Parts: sequence; structure tokens; C-alpha cells
Amino acid sequence: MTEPAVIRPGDASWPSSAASGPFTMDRDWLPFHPAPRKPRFTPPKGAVDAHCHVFGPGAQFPYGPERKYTPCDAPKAKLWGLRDYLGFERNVIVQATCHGSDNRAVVDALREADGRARGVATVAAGVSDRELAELDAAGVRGVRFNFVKRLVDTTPREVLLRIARRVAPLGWHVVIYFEAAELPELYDFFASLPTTVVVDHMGRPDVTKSADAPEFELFVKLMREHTNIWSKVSCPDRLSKSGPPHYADVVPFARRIVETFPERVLWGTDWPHPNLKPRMPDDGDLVDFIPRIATSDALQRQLLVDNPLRLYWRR
Ligand code: 0GY
Repeated sequence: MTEPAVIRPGDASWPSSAASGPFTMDRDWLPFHPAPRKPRFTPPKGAVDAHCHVFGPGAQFPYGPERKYTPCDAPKAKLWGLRDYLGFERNVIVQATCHGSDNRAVVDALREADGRARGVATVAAGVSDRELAELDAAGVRGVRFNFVKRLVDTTPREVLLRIARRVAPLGWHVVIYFEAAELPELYDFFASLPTTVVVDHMGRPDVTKSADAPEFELFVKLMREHTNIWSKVSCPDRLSKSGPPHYADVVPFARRIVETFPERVLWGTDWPHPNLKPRMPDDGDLVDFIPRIATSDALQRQLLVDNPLRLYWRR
């Protein structure tokens, strides 16, 4: 039986079916929400979910030997279904660490997306010009550098800088993922990157501190002093201690970034929400977070349409 090209929440085959192929999903893995609700907020026409992933399916696109977790499968058909269900038109698919630097699952999704998706890859130091050209042709527009120790082994900074210099002539950007406590140490390295730089999830602030406290001030300073640095105002579900459905404690942080740097912010669902505990978010709640952090039509349009189109769909 061939799989339908789009599987939506509410369809019988929407709920997760663990990991296929020779893989066993981690015992404590939480699959994505089995029945997300429809959001109340309607995204503007052309809206982009600029941070999401595909996992496998493992039987077709094996999880990488260097991975730190084995997830449930989260195939492209379900990503397209979620996109439609939540009211979005496009996706930016970010290579997840469970696939290492084997970008085949992302590339396959991009090729099927008919121009409605772009990608962010993970590449090894020895990546060839031909591989980069193939990724570019598929719709990849950036590479991700991950500094979160539970997700990846460390890559030396000179290697990362070399990769950044290789992709800069393609017009690609660098996505960086790190914990707020690491920012003082990484600040100068980030400032030295020769491309546009996009920070995942506002640099993961500790939201039990104030959005005006020194820790988040340092992140705001990084963005203020380096106009090539953007931020995703994503993942309230990862950052919040107050929790769903409103994620109230994350609002001051995200709102500050949206209002201070309206032309350099992106938003994404982070579906299928890797490693999230103790509960999966309802993706409808995540979409309803948007009007709390981007409080006017103009800000919402910049966040969801203008900015991602400028960064990912210039060509
Ligand atoms: C995210 C967050 C996480 C995982 C990954 O590539 C990944 O495995 O990014 C995480 O565990 O915090 O942005 O998807």
C-alpha cells in the first residue's frame, strides 16, 4: 500500500507509530501530540513554520550511528498535514541530530515539497563542493552548528569556522543552538561568523530570571551589536516553567526580541518536538502563543511571512 502524501491530525494514521526499520524508539521517548487542537489564531497568508524536523522513517532513512536518541518516526507526510491543519503554507526543515550529517530525509522532503519547503543541513568538515551544490539545489539554505552537549559531540571551532566560510559564498546562513549558560564563552565565536546567523529558541534563556536580567541582556547585546544575527522566538514549551496552554513566563522574553528586532525574527513549531519532557505540547497552543509575542498584524507578518521569505526564498 502506498502512503498518502499528506497525513493530517485527525486521520487514523496520524498518531505516532514508534521507529521503523531496525530501530527501537527510546523507552522514555514522548511522541508528538496525537490530537492537536485547531488554533484560534489564523496565521497570515503565506506563513512559514521556520523550525521543524522530519525523523526517518527509520526503515527508509536510517537514524545516524552517532545519534544520542532514537525517536519515533515523524515522516514528511505528517509534517505537510500539520502545516495545513495549523494554517501555514511553508516549512523550514532543520536537520535533527538523530540523523547526524546524513541529510537524506530532509532532502527527500524538500524535493517533494514543490518549493514549499527549505532546509537547514548538518555537514561534516569534509563535505565536497558537489554535495553542497546538491543540497543547495534541493533547497538547503543553511547549516546548523549545535553546541548542546546532550545532543552532539563537540566539533572544534576552527572546523565550524571553515564550514561557515565554505557555505558563505552560496548565500547560506548558520543556525546555532546553545544553552544560555554557554553564551559568555561562545559570544566571540558567534560574533566572528561570516554569514547571517540564526539563533535557535532565543538562546534558551532561563525564564525564571527576568527578561531584563544580565543573562538575557547579553543575548540582546549580541543581537544589537551584530545586525547579521537573527533569533527564532520558538519553543516556549522547552523554556517554560509555568507551562501550557499560555507559556506566560516565556512571553516577556519573546516579546522583547520581536519588538526590538522585528526584521530579524522567525517562528517555528519545532514539531515533532525532540526530547521534550514531561509532556508533548499541543501544537494548537503553540500557534496561539504567536499573537501574545507579536501583538500587531504588522509584527505577525514580519515574523511569519516577510522575514522567512527574505531569508529562505530569495531564490
Ligand atoms: C530542537 C531541539 C532539540 C533537538 C534537536 O536536532 C535535534 O536533535 O534540535 C532538543 O533536544 O533540545 O530544536 O529540535
